[in-house]
Amino acid sequence: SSSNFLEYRGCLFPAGHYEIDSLEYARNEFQVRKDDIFSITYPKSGTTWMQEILSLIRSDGDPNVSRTVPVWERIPWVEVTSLRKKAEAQPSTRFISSHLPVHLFPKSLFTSEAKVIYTVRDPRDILVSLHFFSRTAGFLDELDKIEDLLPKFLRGEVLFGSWFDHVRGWLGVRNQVNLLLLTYEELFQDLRGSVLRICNFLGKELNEAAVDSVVENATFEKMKDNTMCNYSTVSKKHFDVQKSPFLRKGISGDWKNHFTPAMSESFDAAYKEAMKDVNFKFIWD
Ligand code: PPS
Repeated sequence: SSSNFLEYRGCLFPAGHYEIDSLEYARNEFQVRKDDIFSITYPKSGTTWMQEILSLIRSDGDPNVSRTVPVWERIPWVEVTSLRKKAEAQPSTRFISSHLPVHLFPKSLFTSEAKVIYTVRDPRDILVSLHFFSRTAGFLDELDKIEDLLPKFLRGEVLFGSWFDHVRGWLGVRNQVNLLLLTYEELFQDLRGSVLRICNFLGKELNEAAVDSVVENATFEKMKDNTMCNYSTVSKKHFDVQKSPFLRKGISGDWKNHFTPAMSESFDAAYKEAMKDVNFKFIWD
């Protein structure tokens, strides 16, 4: 039900893991450092994938940390009540995740040189992923039909609000902050090339073997079996990966298996309207 959500400044958050206080703290008080590295995503866009990639890059390809520490502790979210202090207390260079839309993001970012990696995914695949995730996640409505989720998604009545607002917001500041724009689809098509782009953006030089190891350990197959990033260790009450695995299918274009022609039509119309002033062409446009 909608009571599972907490509303803060026009954006919906899964209640329980988020509190007004932590959201206000993140926005107003969290001090961004110039050497911070943020991975920002709308949910279901490749958050965990990017966390794993960054974590492996940070350890020069050594998979040991990835195999022993949960991914959400390695690269914690700044806005999650229980993880905020972990995000903050890291020694520099801090690696921090966030799902926040730009208007709720720590304000001090906009006067800093911190690096931001913003990963975007085809919203149709996000919708499908979110649908299955609603079976996994105890805090979401279990909707039987993807058809029922589509209008809610298009209206932004889903966790972290409207995809359109999120993407328009972050694209809107991409020249004001030190931002690397990546897509899930690029990671999917060319993981190695994407890892090299990320290293280049971060100013991190890895040797050939280290790059190989990052790529090898960040594949869908490897991550799916890694209990430190497949969410199988979280209590069933929050995440029941028996109902639907967190790393579910891991492809681009799965929407084609789930969208009816009517759904495609209503999606396309909404997308065209919402994105008409966005001066950027995505791989799926
Ligand atoms: S969350 O809840 O916002 O943190 O979810 P998020 O991690 O952003 O998205 C989950 C989807 O990302 C897929 N995923 C991957 N795909 C390909 N390769 C790798 N390594 C990978 N890791 C995660 C995951 O399978 C979810 O997508 P779907 O389409 O449901 O499979």
